[in-house]
Amino acid sequence: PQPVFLSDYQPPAYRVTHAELTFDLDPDATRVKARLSIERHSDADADTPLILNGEHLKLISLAIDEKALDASSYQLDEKGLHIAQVPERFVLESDVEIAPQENTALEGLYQSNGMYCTQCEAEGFRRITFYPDRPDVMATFKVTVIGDQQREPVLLANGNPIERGNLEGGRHFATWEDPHPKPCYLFALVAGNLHCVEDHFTTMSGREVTLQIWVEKDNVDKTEHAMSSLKRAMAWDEQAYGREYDLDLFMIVAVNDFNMGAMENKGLNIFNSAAVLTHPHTATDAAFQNVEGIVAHEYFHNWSGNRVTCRDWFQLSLKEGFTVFRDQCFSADTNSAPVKRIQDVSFFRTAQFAEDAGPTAHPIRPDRFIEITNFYTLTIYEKGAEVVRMLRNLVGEERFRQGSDLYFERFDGQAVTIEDFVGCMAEVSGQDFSQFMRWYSQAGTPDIDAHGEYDYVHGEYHLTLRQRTPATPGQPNKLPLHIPVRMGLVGTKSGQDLTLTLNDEKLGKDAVIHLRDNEKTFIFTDVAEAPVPSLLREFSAPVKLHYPYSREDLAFLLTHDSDGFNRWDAGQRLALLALDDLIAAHRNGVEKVMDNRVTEAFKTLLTGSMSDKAVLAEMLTLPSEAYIAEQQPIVDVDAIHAAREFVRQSLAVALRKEFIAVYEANVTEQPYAPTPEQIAQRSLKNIALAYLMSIEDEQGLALCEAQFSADHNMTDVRQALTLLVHSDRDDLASPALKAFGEKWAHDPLVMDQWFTIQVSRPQADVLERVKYLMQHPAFSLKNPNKVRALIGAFAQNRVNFHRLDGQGYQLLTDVVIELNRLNPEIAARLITPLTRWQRFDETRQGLMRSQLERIQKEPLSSNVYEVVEKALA
Ligand code: HT7
Ligand code: ZN
Repeated sequence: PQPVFLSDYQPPAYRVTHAELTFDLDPDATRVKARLSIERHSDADADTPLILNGEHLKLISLAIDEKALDASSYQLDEKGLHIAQVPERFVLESDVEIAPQENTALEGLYQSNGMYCTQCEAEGFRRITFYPDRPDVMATFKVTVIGDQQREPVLLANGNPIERGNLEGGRHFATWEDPHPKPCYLFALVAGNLHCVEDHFTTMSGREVTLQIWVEKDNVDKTEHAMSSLKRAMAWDEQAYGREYDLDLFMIVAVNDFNMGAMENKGLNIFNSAAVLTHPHTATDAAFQNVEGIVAHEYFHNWSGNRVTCRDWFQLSLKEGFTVFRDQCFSADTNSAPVKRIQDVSFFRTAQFAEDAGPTAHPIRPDRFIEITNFYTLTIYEKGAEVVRMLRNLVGEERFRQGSDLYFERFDGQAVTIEDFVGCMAEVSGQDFSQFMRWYSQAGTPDIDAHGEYDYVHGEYHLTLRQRTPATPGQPNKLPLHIPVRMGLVGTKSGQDLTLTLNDEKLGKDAVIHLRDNEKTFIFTDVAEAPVPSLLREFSAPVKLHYPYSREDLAFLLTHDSDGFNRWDAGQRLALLALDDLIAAHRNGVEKVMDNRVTEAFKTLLTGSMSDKAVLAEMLTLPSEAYIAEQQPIVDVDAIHAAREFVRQSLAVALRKEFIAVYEANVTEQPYAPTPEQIAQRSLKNIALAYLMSIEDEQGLALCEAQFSADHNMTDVRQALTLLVHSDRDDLASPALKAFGEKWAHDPLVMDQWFTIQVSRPQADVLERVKYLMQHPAFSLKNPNKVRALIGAFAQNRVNFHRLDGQGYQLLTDVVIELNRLNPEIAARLITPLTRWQRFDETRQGLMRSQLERIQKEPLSSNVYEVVEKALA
């Protein structure tokens, strides 16, 4: 397969102004008739051929302006159609046949539980009909869906319903019209036996919008949270961005088989059922919050993505980075802002940093790709959001709103570029973002080495910052980036933020300094006492900050930093230093000794007066094994696991009384609600329980069993079950697992949790369990949620996946090879852990590489080919 290059972009020679589609549904032979009104661009020559994408389509007939084309007037291959001569303006009619039932890739039109649905982003529309499948071709659509009255009583498409009626042979039809021109990647169709939950929203201009969530009958009671999230999101977008919804109807449909979380099709969002269905008995707090975030994200796309879309797929972060930023702000406003930031950064630093340091590293705006679905990544989404956040912080909230207003107004109905977005921010703020644009083109995470010195004699503090971005594939040399560093100086005597004076200018107690060069020393004057610097507050830039903090400095910041994020980060850094020692001790076979400072810090947290329970829960959470691994030059999975377990158990032994007190103080009999207060209480209680269960003493076990049996809500039940299954008490775990599995056998989303809990336990029998569970009737390789819940979760189980006999790698590879045939997109994503082979010892490197080579020998989809080729380059 050949890459596509950003530098080769050409505007389309032909545009489609209007598309009329008729679908006559059938599992094996759906007929799709298209009538496309097409115009040649005024810049294009009269002899420019018309090129239409089309894959897996059986062409029945083709006509231009009602004249049938014979096979000599076009060329057809497996990529599409090439018509050498067409008029300046014409109507192209095509009739094709497709087989939704055989579509296991879940791109284009496919079936899920017998229901028809579509996924067209990024390039799925070409599996539906012949079309210029590119985002800069925008058309209005009129769509007629014909289905069986019994099997498909509900027939949905984008926009507004305009007509419906019965046909012969028990068939019926519905016609939908979408007045907003859109790229074909936003096309959607759904047909099946679905039930609807309806509500309404009155927009800021007083228009009433009907809101519908369509689900299978058994799931009608699981839609309330998604619906209330949708209404909150609609109100938030009006208030925060002045964006109003623009159709009379907004629909969400839940489907069981879906490659990602959800899809923002105009007026007809299609969701993975995991991203929409919640019930206190089936979904955890985390799932409730995830649903709220995804519902909001898809809704926000109506403006950032649909009304203003991407010129080409290289600009993907234009809509995704911006929309993630928008959903992050929404969730922060709706829940606990500090916790949202801590959780987002924690995930980002673990997963995106790893991506940026691996063989698939790419810029936020890549300059080439073989398969665009491989680029729906943490870099495009999350790093893209961090860059938008930096922009917001650079121009300030007010200007940012002016900039986004300008962007939406100026480019409404257009397909644009990242320059257009940043250009609006430059225009309203008068700032020059030419250096800043490097964030979009340069891959890799910058390392910032910081060094500070206090000059007692002159009352000055000298802070030197040095930046260096490591080489990434295809980018050996990096230029300096514009890095905004938000900071404070915390006086060691007063424990207060000191006023920052730089170049005679008083900046206040919390300020942003700008690193634009490779190295710069900032001299702060009038510094009356020796400070500890608090750097990169709120994670003001997506960089790795290295400062030689002593453990005393960190313990000081943990209690005195005025920035909540950095207080949490100081705790993480302190724990990491202690973990470093323990990892070394484990490797050297010497006795492990717990760092008292960590125990003391935890004791202060547990017994102190911190009122924000949600933040407290985060502060009591140790860095994950994956994040600890990120800090190590060569990852030693066993030493990391042993060291972290040692810290958990030492804390549990030393602070048992305190953990029990915290547990008991946070038990509540209140009916479940996903409110920030209740979620915080449950997090705190369940963290305390996890520490207590790490030593498996009688009281911990009793609390855990009681919590499981109380069956109050899924958050508590899942935590209790996980702790039992991850303990060595199989005598208690087995009956609980069995009871849970039997009780929820009918609910696929709960069974996903049942799979994940079992395959993430640290005990050595997991590999056999994965193999056994793959034969379970509830498991299917064709369902992406099941693959993620069982195989994906196993690959995150660090000690077991990285077994020294290589069997973990082999199992993953077997699955990848099979999925490469069934669902290339999911197969390519599943390979990720193997692509990180350079991070491990030589033995594991060899084992991982040999599995990648085994994949490479197969006849590969372009998705898997691209990932494996990069991994082995
Ligand atoms: N914009 C949506 C992307 C998406 C997708 C991409 C490739 C293959 C399948 C997909 N399903 C959804 C999701 C979003 O970011 O909102
Ligand atoms: Zn998105």
